[in-house]
Amino acid sequence: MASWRLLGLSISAAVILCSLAYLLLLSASTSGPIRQPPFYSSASSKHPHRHFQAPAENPWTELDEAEASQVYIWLHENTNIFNSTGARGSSPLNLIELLRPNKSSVVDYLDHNGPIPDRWARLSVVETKDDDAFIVEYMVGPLPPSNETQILPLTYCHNSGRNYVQSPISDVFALLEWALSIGEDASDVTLDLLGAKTNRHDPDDPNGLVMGSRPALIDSGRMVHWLEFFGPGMKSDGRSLLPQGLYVKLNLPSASPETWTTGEWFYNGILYDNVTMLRGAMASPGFERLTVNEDGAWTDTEDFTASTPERDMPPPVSIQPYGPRYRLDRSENYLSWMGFSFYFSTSQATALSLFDIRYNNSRIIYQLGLQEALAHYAGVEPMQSGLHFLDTFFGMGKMMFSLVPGLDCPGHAEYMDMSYHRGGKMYTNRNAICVFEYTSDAPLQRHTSAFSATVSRNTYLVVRSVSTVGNYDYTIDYIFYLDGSVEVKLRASGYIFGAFHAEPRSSTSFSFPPLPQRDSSANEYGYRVHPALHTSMHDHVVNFRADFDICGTANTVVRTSIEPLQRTYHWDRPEVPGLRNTMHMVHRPVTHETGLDWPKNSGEMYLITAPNDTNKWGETRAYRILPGTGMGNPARLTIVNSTALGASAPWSSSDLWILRNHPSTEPGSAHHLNALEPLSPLVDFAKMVADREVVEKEDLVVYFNLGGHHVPSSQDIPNTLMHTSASSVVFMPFNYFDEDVSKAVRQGVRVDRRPKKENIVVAAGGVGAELDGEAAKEEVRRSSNRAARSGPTEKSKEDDGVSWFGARYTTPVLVSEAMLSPDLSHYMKERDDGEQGGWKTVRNNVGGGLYGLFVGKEREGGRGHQRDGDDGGRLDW
Ligand SMILES: *[C@@H]1O[C@H](CO)[C@@H](O)[C@H](O)[C@H]1NC(C)=O
Ligand SMILES: *[C@@H]1O[C@H](CO)[C@@H](O)[C@H](O)[C@H]1NC(C)=O
Ligand SMILES: *[C@@H]1O[C@H](CO)[C@@H](O)[C@H](O)[C@H]1NC(C)=O
Ligand SMILES: *[C@@H]1O[C@H](CO)[C@@H](O)[C@H](O)[C@H]1NC(C)=O
Ligand SMILES: *[C@@H]1O[C@H](CO)[C@@H](O)[C@H](O)[C@H]1NC(C)=O
Ligand SMILES: *[C@@H]1O[C@H](CO)[C@@H](O)[C@H](O)[C@H]1NC(C)=O
Ligand SMILES: *[C@@H]1O[C@H](CO)[C@@H](O)[C@H](O)[C@H]1NC(C)=O
Ligand SMILES: [Cu+2]
Repeated sequence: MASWRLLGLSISAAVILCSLAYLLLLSASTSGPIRQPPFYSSASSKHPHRHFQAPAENPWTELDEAEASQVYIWLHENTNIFNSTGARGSSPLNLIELLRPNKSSVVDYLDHNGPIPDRWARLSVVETKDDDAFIVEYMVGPLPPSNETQILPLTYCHNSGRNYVQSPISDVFALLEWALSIGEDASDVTLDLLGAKTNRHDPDDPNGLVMGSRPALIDSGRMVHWLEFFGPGMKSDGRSLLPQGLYVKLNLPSASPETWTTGEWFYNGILYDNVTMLRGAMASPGFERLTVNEDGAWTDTEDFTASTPERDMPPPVSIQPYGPRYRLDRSENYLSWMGFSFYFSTSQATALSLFDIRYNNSRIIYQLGLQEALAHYAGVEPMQSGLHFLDTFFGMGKMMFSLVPGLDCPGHAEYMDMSYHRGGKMYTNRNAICVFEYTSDAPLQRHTSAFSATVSRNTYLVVRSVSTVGNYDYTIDYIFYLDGSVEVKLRASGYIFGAFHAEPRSSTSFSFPPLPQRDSSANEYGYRVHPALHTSMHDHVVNFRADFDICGTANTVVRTSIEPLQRTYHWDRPEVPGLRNTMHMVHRPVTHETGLDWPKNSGEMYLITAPNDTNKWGETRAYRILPGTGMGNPARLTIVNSTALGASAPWSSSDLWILRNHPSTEPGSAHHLNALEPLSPLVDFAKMVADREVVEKEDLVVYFNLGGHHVPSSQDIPNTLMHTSASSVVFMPFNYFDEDVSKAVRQGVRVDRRPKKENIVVAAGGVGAELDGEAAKEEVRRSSNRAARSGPTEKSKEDDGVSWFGARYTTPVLVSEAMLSPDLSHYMKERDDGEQGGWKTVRNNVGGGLYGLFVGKEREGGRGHQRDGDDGGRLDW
């Protein structure tokens, strides 16, 4: 009963914490909201955000330890949730986190001095009925517990009308053991074909085999799986590069282990009814044995031995000797920078979200955050062909692991933790979020004229986190620019999921080289990258929600197309006697809910407009949504009506979606448990669009996809590289302001280009009739700049024709070594204590069971970490 022991411990500790937090809550609630964050106010002190306070309490703040403990205690006293335990004594209480407040109550609080929204918790509880297991969602609140606190089924935000999914397996450990026993029972086969066997008794056996799985069918508690043997990849985590080409099918007609049977075995393109038939074939003379994938130096991500003179010199790095210019209220997770401000918070499934993004104190986006990350593969063999992952199922928030200072983010970045509660325990991933300013290598603006050259720096603010889900690492950036643009950028790295390449093993070709000549037209799903390894083409489609409020909530999306035109102009005669071939714009509002794709040849602009608001020039204020940096446009799913996905991810079929916002009943495009019931998901995005509601002058939400068609080549071995695996979407002000607002905040220089002589004449003449308009303006600039200067050395240079705007470095600075080469000796101590990096493994009593997992050796020590103590009571999905 490990879970009870752990739970008991955490609760007794919690009682103490609980009373402390109650005091904190009381004192916090008396302070009330303070509004109007100062705009453009200077941050002169070295640590400007020490005393910086958010204008209001963050209503999206995740439950803290005390609140979670209060919920546990309340549940113990008022419900029978804890009466049953899951399989093997695990706690039935799975997830517990904040149920985010409804937009209406938050807006009332932030904008209209209303009360702070009630706090509610959402729970996932494992409930078993006979042999069937369900994951059931509840809401508990208001918090802190009082006589008004109640527990309700959480249904209002699921358009299925349900608050539960059926878990196809009630005891994942039984399934893990069974899968390993299948491997052991066939050890004669695996030793012969693969040169190794599964080792149930020593999960750390570096020579043992592990098994990977993908569901071939999940329906009403019934499941069919394909298992494939893999090399353990203990060397450098390259397990997904080590498929062994031997597969076995599992039938699980119910959650009850007595009903489970093995199905066919698959090897070298041939399906065998059972392992006996395979053994028989192996004994026959013509049986072809295939080359196996062996681990080796080729899966190492780095070469410690190689060197070049360039590698032996450290690279240029960014420094920040005077500290940050943004201001951060760590207690409220609120940040302000150069006119922007926003709150942020995390969730276990969907990682980081930003809220109430404002510019100059006007809201432009109510919520911006990840919804779901789909990777969908294709291939000729049973594993790759139906392989897909909906990664929030594994918890992209839980898997925001500790960033490595100085490398994941610049040396001067600041870090924040990600904490979450599961199964009666709080986990903290230290340094899971970083924020920093960075100055681009390219300027934001420049111009050279006969008189002068002007250039200004492009300095931007980045909020970054990385979710490592098994073999893959997703880096997600929210980037803020001086002109009021906001970018969401996704980069992928880590190990690809490779496919087994069937190549006959002969006495000569077993060793490498030689490789036989191949017909490249066979490359239908990927490319060969190792003797027995093929890459596997796949689409990454990663969905985000952007709840825009452009000058209020009455918004319309306008598609402004850029079209060729033939027209006559009366002034064109007689030189152009007929039609002039030219182009023009055509503006078409989006009238009803719909999906949109990025236009061919960038032939359209998508504008989210405030039809009732115009700028100084009478033009409708808007933000433009455009596909940003990276390899072309972000991709949508190539596969039409995917056999594997069912109804679980319909948002993947278009690049972006324009929906009427129903913030409380449709808070997101997906649910992290959709993967468990793909045919009848808790949240079905298609239903949100199907009613084609009117979207003119309404509160709108835009869902957009990042990602790409990933067809890995030999350059993805050992790891996919982030510079080319990037994609992004940018929201750019478009007639939103009266002019470019970066002008007032950026830093740079104007250099006089006129010959020295002329300079002297002007200087002697002063500001007078001899000066033309441009020169006069420049003189004003220069004198105001002089006034702004402080150092005595500056004064003597006042006629050098160089006018700086914004601050610059005027004296040598001291840069600590840590800013250049971060001290990582604390990394182990400060690492995340949450879920370990490693594989997409589900070890819960129910979980999704085998929804894409590796059976056998788990990477307990993923990324060089040790797991904390006994976590027998910890729960996964
Ligand atoms: C659960 O436990 C509580 C207290 O231990 C008890 O009052 C209640 O009857 C139990 N419920 C069930 C369904 O066993
Ligand atoms: C949000 O609004 C819905 C009704 O629209 C309500 O059922 C639900 O309780 C609200 N959620 C919270 C957290 O208050
Ligand atoms: C809850 O308790 C308060 C006093 O603590 C009391 O005034 C109120 O009537 C109670 N409400 C209910 C619904 O019992
Ligand atoms: C294996 O499959 C063959 C062919 O379908 C069948 O005749 C045989 O009984 C099976 N053996 C076992 C042990 O299931
Ligand atoms: C910022 O807001 C103030 C007050 O609403 C307004 O007067 C000013 O023009 C705004 N500045 C910009 C750059 O939008
Ligand atoms: C927009 O402006 C029109 C005309 O001024 C007015 O009738 C309408 O109520 C306004 N709509 C909104 C949502 O403000
Ligand atoms: C995909 O499914 C939709 C809805 O069922 C259907 O209208 C469409 O024809 C299907 N497309 C293909 C290519 O199967
Ligand atoms: Cu990929």
